[in-house]
Amino acid sequence: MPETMISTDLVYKDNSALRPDLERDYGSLGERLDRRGIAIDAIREKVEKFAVAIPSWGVGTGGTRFARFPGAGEPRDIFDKIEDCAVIQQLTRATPTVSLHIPWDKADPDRLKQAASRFGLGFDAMNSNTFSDAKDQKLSYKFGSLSHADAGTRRQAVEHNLECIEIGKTLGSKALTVWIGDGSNFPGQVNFARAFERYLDAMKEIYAELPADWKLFSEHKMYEPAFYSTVVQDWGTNYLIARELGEKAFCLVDLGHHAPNVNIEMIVSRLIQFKKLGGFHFNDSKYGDDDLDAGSIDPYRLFLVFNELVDAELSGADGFEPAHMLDQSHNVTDPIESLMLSALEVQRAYAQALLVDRKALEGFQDDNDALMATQTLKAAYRTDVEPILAMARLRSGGAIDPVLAYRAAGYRAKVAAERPAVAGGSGGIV
Ligand SMILES: [Mn+2]
Repeated sequence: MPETMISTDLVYKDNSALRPDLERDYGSLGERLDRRGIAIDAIREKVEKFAVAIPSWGVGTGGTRFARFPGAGEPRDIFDKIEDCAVIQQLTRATPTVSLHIPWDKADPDRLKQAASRFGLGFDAMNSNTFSDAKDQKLSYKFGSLSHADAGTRRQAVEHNLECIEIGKTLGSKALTVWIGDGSNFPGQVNFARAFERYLDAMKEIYAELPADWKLFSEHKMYEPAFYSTVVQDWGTNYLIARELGEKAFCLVDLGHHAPNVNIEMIVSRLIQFKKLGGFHFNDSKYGDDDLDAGSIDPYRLFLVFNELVDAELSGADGFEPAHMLDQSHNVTDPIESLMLSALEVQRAYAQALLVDRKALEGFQDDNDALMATQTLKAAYRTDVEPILAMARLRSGGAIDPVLAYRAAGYRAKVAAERPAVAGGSGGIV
């Protein structure tokens, strides 16, 4: 049995108090779903298998361009971060893997592997960082990395990505995610075509070293830190990259990396149709790349994204296996609480999307019955699936109410006493 950071007796005690109500709620929802021809246990079983990776950088307090307000008991290094990720997985049972960021999380790979397996955790995609300069780095990324005008700087950025693959091999990771900050702040600053060509050439060098069973994810972002143009600006550019590189290359969709009001669910559908959807960085936003908690601003959009994913899952789309990761910045909440609830919001959208009556929907679409088609989606979205999620957690050994259990355990106060406050540090928003 893996170790746990929070006493299992305590979780059991909390669950015992909540269990009778949960069983009644689950039974009642089961009855209502049964009337719609849906077997609640089948939905719960799918939900139990659903997983979303925790980004190592998410467990620290984030920041904005203006300031960072550190919280108590913040993780000091990757080993503390793994412990925090273990708490999230213990209570939610929805986050069995951690996504690392190099060089922020650089440590002896064998030690990293050992630290994670203590808690039964695995490693998700490796993330490279050529959007900031590491300590003692020879050449600066101030004017770009993989698309830099200077060949030496591009080589350094390629080498860094190859190092991430090497570390990932020891850890059992199966993917590399590349997001670059390359772009321009002024018209005329860079030649669009030449910069993109240099980027593609550099990515081809990385792709050539990718192990056979790995995937390469490229992440597009419309703006920031470059505000006039970015080299990997949009899903169309991203699709071109994945197509140019080859069959192990896929597009990663970060929900916050689009223009406001863009129809992200349609982008998701397009990428699925042309077999280039690699996965997601889930978060939410009101205005830009806000990196707010998943489902906190527009839960219906998250549901509509999952509606596309479930549609592909149920139609047995060939090789359809998108990676789910959270990518958020927590400025005013306890990161562990935010990450637990965000993982559950993503899981909730999945469960709701499983409830869509797809046969009826198809009929309404064929009949041009716009009203009933959209009501079919709404009927699924309006269903309170919380008893399904809670029952899935209970059966998997998690907490019926993760935040309640976390607070009752006094975890934050405990680690605050053990981890002296660290000054500064990066917000880690990508
Ligand atoms: Mn991201």
